[in-house]
Amino acid sequence: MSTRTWTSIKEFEEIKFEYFEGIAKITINRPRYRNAFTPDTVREMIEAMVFCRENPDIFTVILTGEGDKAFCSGGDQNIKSSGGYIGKDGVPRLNVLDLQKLIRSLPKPVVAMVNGFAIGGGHVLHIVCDLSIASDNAIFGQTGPRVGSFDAGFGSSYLARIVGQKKAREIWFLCEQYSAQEALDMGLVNKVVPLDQLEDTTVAWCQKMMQHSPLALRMIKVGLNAELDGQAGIQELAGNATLLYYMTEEAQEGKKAYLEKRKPDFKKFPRFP
Ligand code: S0N
Repeated sequence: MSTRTWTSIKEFEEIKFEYFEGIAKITINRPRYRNAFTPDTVREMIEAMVFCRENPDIFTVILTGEGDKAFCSGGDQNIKSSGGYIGKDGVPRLNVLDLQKLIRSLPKPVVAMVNGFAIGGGHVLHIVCDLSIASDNAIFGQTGPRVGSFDAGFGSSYLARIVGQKKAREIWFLCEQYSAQEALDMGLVNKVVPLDQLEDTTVAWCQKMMQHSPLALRMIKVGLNAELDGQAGIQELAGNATLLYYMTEEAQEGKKAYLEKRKPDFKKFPRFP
């Protein structure tokens, strides 16, 4: 049973955003609708994720849903229109795709703490997280072809990388629901624990990762992404390589020489085999 006290980072309307010892927790807070998201929920999650990326005191991020019934049941069907999901500004949009990209490119581990139904777009949210830890009452599945939608992006291609092509097609074509144990058996989640141990286990995994080199974790994440993400993945990998290069004396020499109006002396730097 969880005993820690989370501190609110910022008050939002549709999510909770909290902090505990290097870990940020983003909780979709619409239990009345099984934590279905609106464009405003997603906008708030994007703001929280950007904060996590920028803040040096946050090392890992947990994404979860409020209560003990649902992680997230996908897009709120009450506000779905022909142009997307309509939020408070009256504009239809599908901004959850921006959130998916942000989770994948966040240079820190993001762990889905799946505490119940992970369905539709909610299922895709756990898919794009780096790790998924599920409670034994968790249920997984896609509903798109049954309710008039589909996610042919990460929700299909990355799912197929995780569970294989046949299983991904089964999940999407049949729209069945899968138990936590079935999800574990197909490699869709990393671990299944009793609901009352879910947060303790998730926090313990975060604490374990926080003992390790943040740059090493970051490079592993970006490398695993790059293998799948084509030019966008290479861009992300290259950006991280540039960050590492900036940290070298060799790169510093280039900048110093420019500022000192002299020729750079790169001869002194080693050429590793
Ligand atoms: C989650 C389910 C299985 C839970 O069943 P359970 O426990 O029996 O509860 P219910 O009685 O069904 O639900 C309790 C109350 O919550 C409401 N509710 C649940 N889910 C939603 C939802 N998604 N939207 C709005 N309301 C929801 C119920 O209506 C109920 O309310 P009351 O008490 O008033 O009756 C079960 O609830 C379920 O199957 N839910 C629907 C799951 C679903 O089909 N989700 C949508 C799937 N599609 C997406 O998520 C699209 C994702 C997306 O954004 C996208 C992304 C990429 C590309 C395209 C798209 C796209 O939109 O097309």
